[in-house]
Amino acid sequence: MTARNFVSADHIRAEFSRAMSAMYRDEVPAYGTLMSLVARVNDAVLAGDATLAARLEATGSLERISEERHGAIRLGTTAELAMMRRAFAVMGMFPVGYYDLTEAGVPVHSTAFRPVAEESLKLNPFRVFTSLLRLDLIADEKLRQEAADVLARRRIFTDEAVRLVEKAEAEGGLDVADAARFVREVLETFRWHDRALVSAGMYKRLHDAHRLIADVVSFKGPHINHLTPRTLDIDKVQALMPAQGIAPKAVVEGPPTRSCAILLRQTSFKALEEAVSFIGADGAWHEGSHTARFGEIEQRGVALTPKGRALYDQLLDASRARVRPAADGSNAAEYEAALADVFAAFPDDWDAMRKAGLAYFSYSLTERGKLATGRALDLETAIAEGLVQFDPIIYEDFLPVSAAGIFQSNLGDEAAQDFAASPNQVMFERDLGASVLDEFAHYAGIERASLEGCLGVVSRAVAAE
Ligand code: OOG
Ligand code: NI
Repeated sequence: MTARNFVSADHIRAEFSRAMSAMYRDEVPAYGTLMSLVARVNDAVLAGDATLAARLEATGSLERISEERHGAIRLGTTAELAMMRRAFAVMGMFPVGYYDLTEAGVPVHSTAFRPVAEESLKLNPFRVFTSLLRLDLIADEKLRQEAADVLARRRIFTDEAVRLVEKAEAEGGLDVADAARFVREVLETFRWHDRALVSAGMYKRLHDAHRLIADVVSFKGPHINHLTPRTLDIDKVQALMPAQGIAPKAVVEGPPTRSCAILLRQTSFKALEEAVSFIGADGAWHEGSHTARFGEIEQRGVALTPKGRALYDQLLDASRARVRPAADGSNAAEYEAALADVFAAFPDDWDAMRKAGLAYFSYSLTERGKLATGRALDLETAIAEGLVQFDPIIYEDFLPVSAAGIFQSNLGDEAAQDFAASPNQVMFERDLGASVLDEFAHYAGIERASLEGCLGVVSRAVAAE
């Protein structure tokens, strides 16, 4: 605490995610239904698995188990992206990773703003998958210019939000009253506006170019398009959704069900058609509809090394080459079977993954190890002798193929389109006004630091390759 009594960025983020959750539940009632289902399934899993419950309790995460882990927004201009970076920084959220979605037919590129330090993640893991529209990929030059003009005129932040970001930057933080004001003001940016900025005609032209373009350009701000709590059993929630009157997307994205979870599994309920109105030439409002907002759930596993990730990507490609999941769910069972079959090639055992250099682990001294300092064993011997133990490092980022699947199912499944894959991280970072953190380097750093903590027993802070 400083002399100015600043509240911590972690605290501001926790308040912000709470406020966002309340707003979204209010705006999208089906999301509240999903939250209740997730809480029920999580309770049932915990009731049946005392070890898991104890581990979550020990790491202080039991209470927040069913809370949101992430949300997503889509921005229209580079200025919006740069300001968003500054606003998230006040909440201790920093850009990690670069995701090119053009490859998957969605004209955006993205990063995830998230807490980075382990302590911060533990206090509140909320992150926002943030995409920037690639207007440069709209083929119709006239439409591109019109869209750019509409976007150039809108202001997605309130004046007070901007003032508070500047104040936090200048003074190094916000006090309690300013922090509360900041949360309130920044929340406005994420609010739904059912009155479009454009006419029905322009909406249709944007929509014809790509549904996502219509979603970004037509409205006053980058409405939060989904929130995502954590589930302890994603297959169960997916199966129970229909009985709650919510339609799940066809398949769960990511790896198959495994005993040693890897990366990230996600599914969502399909975006709802919502009433909006468009401004007419006569100045009157005309009714229409728009689909944008949905709810999602996620289950996370161990972070993979570049070698593990390459294997994951290769197996995912092979599964999809065998069965391409249809949007209507008609071949979901075949897809799941193919996925499970192909992924049999990915070791499903922590130690095997570790020895093969496929995943990142955090190493620590056991009780016996703490008494055995002064040894200089190689790591494997120290583990074999029970002096050093290892735990999976959880993946805190996203997956481009999964993200594309989530985008697609919520843009209307016919929206898949071809864009030439055109990753441009340099341009993205220039527009962002900062570079993004390399996720692999970050996980490797956590692993290395954990090994350094074992140096009293092991000779070198290097894990198996
Ligand atoms: C973002 C989709 C990506 C995820 O969980 O992979 C995402 C969007 O639809 O804007 O949130
Ligand atoms: Ni998501």
